Amino acid sequence: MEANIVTTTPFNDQKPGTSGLRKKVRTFQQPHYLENFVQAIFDTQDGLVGGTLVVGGDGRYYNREAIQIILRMAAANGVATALVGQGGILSTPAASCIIRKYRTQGGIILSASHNPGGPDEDFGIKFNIGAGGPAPESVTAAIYARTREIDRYLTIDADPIDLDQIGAATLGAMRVEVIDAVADYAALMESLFDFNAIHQLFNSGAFRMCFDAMHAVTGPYAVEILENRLGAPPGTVINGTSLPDFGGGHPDPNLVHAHAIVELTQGAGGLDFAAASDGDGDRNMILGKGCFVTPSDSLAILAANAHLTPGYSQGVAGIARSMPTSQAADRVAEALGVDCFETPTGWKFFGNLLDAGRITLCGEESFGTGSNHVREKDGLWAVLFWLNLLAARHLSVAEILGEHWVRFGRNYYTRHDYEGVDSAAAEGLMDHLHRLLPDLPGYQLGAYRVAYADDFSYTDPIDGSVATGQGLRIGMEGGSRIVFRLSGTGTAGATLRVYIEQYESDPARHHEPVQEALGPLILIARELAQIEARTGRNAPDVVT
Ligand code: G16
Repeated sequence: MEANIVTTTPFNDQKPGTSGLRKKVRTFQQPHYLENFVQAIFDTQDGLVGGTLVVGGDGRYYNREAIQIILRMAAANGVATALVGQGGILSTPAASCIIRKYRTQGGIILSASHNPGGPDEDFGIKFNIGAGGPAPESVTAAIYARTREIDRYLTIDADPIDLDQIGAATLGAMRVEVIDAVADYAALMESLFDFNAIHQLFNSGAFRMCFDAMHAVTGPYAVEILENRLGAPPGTVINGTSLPDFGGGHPDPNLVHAHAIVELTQGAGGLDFAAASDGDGDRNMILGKGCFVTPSDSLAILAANAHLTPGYSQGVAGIARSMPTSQAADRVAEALGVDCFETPTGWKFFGNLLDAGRITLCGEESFGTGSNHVREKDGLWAVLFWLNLLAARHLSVAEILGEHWVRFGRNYYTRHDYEGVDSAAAEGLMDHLHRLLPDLPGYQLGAYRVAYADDFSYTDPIDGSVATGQGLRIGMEGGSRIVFRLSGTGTAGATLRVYIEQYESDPARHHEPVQEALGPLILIARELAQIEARTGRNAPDVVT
């Protein structure tokens, strides 16, 4: 079948952010908008010609339409085979699993992650390379450069593929295989964790948990793995039906947006364990009875206990965390005698370290935890890891947490988000801080003396690539830190993130309310950045 060559002109706003291109649905629905970006992928990724491409998304509004467009373009561009998740669904970690398992040349994942969905909300697209992970900056830069000069895209005329029917079809000269979205991923999880032990935990009758799928992509995965394979009681998974608008909610598993399950863990009758995942299934939030495990602590605890699970029984080769993530994992790495890498925000920066075998586990404060099993962060994986630990150690979440702090000390940690800030005001605030940086070292801020202040840059130890301008760090003597960054995943205005951390070695002081323990540093951050004067905000929108 002859490809149609469609004339187009560039859009000037197709630069991928922290994780792919995220815009309002209506932006993507403009004629040629999605097509230009997709063609830029095909024009720059030669391996896709004659190769296999994985396609799937988190099921949000416009997912199905976008998949049909991408499939027709893939056929026109000479892709030999497309593997598509049934119903157009693939969680981000499942897509990574499938790209790797079938040794494909890459995948296109449709998601705006934790951002809301619906006709007036967000949509997103990103390309993952053959190793299974998000495209590194060299690839996203090439795709972006191509979008700036694009003048045509290729497609074919063809009827839509039936995405709901598992099986093979042809589209032009391309073979399309609609595959079970869950099976490969579930098998991988079964190979990593002690499913018998977790099964017994559920069977004991003394353990009660809840998993909130937030009406997003994880529902079918969680029902299959937790309820069908591990024997958790039916109803353990709540909000398990994937909906295009996520039920009108904000599919972001944090203390604010997943508040309902926080409530379920409170009080004498609170659940022993609760967890949630996000729009595309790569984030996780972990709760125990009356307690919340910060993502930073979770990474550290998983690393310290990894040897108790079948998949990581050999221990960890190294750990990596994004720069704003607390330094709790660094202490575990030191105790284990392995490297701990500090990378910029964005999962793509872990890829080289994982591929080179330098790290086994990695994580981010933004509710992301993962390992070398795939090349994305993985929400359900983190939940299963915790369940495996609870089954192996016969301790509660709070006991594991408290014991960890006694052994390693506690890194008190919080993140304050100021959302939808005027972009110019946010840039002005960052410029102001930037100007302060050179004078801060040695300066006394309240009870803290500044040890260093810089704009974080990272040199990848594997390929030598350099990423600059990755967030402003103000480090105090003794290890406390304040970090300022602008989010790279929003679609309207700017989001200012302020990350605050303080180390406490004294077990007698491990159980203070977090916002109180960090109160003086929070105040210093607000004043230093002139947050209220510059943004008009006297309080953050989200505190985690
Ligand atoms: C994405 C990236 C993560 C990053 C997060 C936060 O997550 O994959 O690596 O930590 O954004 O980014 P920002 O602080 O720039 O908003 P997700 O879950 O949105 O894909």
